[in-house]
Amino acid sequence: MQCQYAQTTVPALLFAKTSEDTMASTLEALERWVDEVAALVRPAKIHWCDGSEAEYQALLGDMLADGTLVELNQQTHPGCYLHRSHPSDVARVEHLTLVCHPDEIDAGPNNHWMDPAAAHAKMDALFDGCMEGRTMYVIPYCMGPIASPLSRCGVEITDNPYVVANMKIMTRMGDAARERIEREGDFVRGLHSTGELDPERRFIMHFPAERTIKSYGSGYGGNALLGKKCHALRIASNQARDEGWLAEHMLIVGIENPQGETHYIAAAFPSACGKTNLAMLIPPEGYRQDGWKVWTVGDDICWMRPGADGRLYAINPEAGFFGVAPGTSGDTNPNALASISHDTIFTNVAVTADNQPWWEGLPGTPVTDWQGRPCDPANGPAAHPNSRFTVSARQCPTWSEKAEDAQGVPITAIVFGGRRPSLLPLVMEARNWTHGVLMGAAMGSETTAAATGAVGVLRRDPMAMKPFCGYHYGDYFRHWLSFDRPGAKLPKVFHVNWFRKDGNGRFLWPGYGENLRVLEWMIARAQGTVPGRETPVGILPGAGELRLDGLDLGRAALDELLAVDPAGWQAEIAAIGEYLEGYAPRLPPALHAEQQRVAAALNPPPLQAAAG
Ligand code: GTP
Ligand code: SPV
Ligand code: MN
Repeated sequence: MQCQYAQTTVPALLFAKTSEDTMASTLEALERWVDEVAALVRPAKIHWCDGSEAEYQALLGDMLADGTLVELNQQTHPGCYLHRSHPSDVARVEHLTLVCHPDEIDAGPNNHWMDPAAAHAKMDALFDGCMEGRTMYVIPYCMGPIASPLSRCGVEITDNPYVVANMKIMTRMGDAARERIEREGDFVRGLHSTGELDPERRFIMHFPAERTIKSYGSGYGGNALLGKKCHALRIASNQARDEGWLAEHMLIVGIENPQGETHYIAAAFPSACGKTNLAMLIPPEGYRQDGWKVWTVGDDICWMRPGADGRLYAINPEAGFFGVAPGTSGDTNPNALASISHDTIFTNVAVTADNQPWWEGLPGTPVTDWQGRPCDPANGPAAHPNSRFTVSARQCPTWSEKAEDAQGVPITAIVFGGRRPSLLPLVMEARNWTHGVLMGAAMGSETTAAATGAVGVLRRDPMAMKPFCGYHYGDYFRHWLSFDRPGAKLPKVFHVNWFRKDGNGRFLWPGYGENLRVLEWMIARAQGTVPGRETPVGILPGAGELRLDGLDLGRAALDELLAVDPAGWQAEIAAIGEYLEGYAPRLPPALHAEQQRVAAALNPPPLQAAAG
């Protein structure tokens, strides 16, 4: 069965209007909602964002004047500014993020929930008069290329100019988005206020049935840039289920081989686990000489749906990168470093004596830490571990023109992965789609600084969507399984682990650009040119199948990276089974059966004693 793109018929009349007429005819639903919000928050002024460069420059000017932004060294970093957020407001707050379906069961054990009426009442009390004396910005935005049938629009209302500037970089924001909203009459409503930045008065609430978001009390990226995680994942995952597509926490990268063929790979790793880095990787020397190239389509979010030929086609709904700064260097990610050499907003990084942005992993010496204090190792890292850069994707040297393709790019392989210090091999391939969905559902990773709370704790994070799936995980797994249907030409599914450690706590695999070696094997598997090695947990590279020339990797390390430890895996598959049972009775029987199949493969019946 093929899934058709949802086509909206466009009344020709609307196209014929001049821009002034269009202003006057702003869709009633949008105007009514803006009026309702204004009556609640009572701003001194309302500013409709047009997305122009002049508007952006004016915002920067205001923020430099009031100290929201600090100018960085304009000789070394033209157009670059630093924002220091409140020290209690530096990451996503999962415990304060709620998904308010009418029925609690629909939120699933994977989400915090509140009754929608109670949640609206709670939020509206916080929003009551919160913009008095301030400007209310109305930000129409489009997630995805303006002309793409896969894109979806939203409007964010906020009182925070830093949010407006970031939305300008991260989305297609302004008049073009507003015109699409006027044509379609459909948009996600997002209301945001910085509030008092009081953690006691901070909530990120989602109302999937109403396609509405209300966020109060935080100015941090994922909590405040509502187009990103709130819309493009939590609300969009609901839209995707209803409409037959997937909204995922995935990078999209194009790998061009020496013959000039490009294969697109989508990969889901949890927050701060390597998506930006993989999306921009620089091939190892030998590969570069042979003509391999890498193209960046997206680094965080991927929307995909079956095309007429049965393949999955993906777009990156974003237009910029909100990337992790620490660890980004000329050695690890030169493309990111080049991208952020100009016209970039930095958040919570340190600065050097000559006012350049600095973080752990860069050469040079910081003098001022992320809180604006003189650097002192006693205060911890100089840059916050979750300090970030916001930059237009077009500034990336490997930015792909396909990122603007309305039809999206066809996906050859889907990759899952996480920070697993032990057990999980460097790479394994699922035997089929159902096994691939199990691999995604079984994902685990050590927590990172991208969310508040303990760092380095192993937790299950199916498809890297634990913080972002806007409905019951059991239903989500069922939705994933539903793509396996007659006529479908699904990508192959893999699981990778760049973070395996040796007995001394050192990474066994060099990672970063060297990860291309693993991607090449995946593409070869998809093309059927290498046989692989069957194991009970999946297909691993056979001897000699991974290209390793020019790599300083000992035999013992390679053996460990590609080993399957039966006892460890028996415990792991049992733990996965137990975890998945937490989604019963909505756990799809096919997923339970797949877990049982792998468990049985790991526990072969004891050999019959030889007959005497
Ligand atoms: P979000 O933006 O939070 O969704 O994160 P992300 O998945 O894009 O993470 P990112 O690529 O920014 O990586 C975060 C951290 O992981 C950085 O400190 C990187 O240096 C480190 N990292 C990325 N790739 C690798 C790798 O292949 N090996 C190792 N050891 N570390 C890596
Ligand atoms: C993440 O935490 O996965 C991010 C950053 O990509 S944020 O937009 O804050 O969610
Ligand atoms: Mn992310």
